[in-house]
Amino acid sequence: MPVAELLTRHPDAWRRATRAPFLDAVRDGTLPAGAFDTWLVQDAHFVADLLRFQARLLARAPRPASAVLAAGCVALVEELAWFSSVAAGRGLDLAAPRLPATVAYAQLLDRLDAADAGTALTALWTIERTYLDAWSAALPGAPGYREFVEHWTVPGFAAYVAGLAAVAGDADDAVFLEVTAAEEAFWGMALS
Ligand code: MP5
Repeated sequence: MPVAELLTRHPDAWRRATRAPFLDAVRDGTLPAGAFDTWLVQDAHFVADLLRFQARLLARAPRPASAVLAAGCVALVEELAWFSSVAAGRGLDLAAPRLPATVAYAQLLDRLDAADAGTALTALWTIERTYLDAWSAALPGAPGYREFVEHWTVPGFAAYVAGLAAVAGDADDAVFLEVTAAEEAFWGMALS
């Protein structure tokens, strides 16, 4: 079964992962800049953790998945450089400690090293598809956040997510629910 069917099989988990109050506040401009900055620093940590996970997955994934995983690793390296320039512009300390939701998500990524490559690919597709749909729902974004919403909804990102769907393993319910729960907690982190 194609992984996209997981979205309709688990509508509540999907809605909670992609329709967070944080995103509503980015769209209507009510999100305090401090909360956004807190979230940005944590997302930079997450992207660094994701790069390590994805590099390990690239090393063991079947050959048809190599190109999309390698391109994704390069994109993550570029994303980290982008985070550095954003942090410099906003005066953020990217070395601030990880918050509990970030630590828990990193632990999930580490556990996925023990899963077969197909399941880990399904998890990676879920991570990216959640992010794409969540930010797409925040379009166009309030003026202060528009550049960020646009950054995370570029057409190339949707193409990447489609590429991951093409190489993902089975539509694994358990890993889908674990990832969507981690995403939900991550959105909630900066508002709690
Ligand atoms: C992504 C992210 C997508 N940056 N943060 C969270 C919490 N989930 C998913 O990562 P990217 O940068 O699109 O690979």
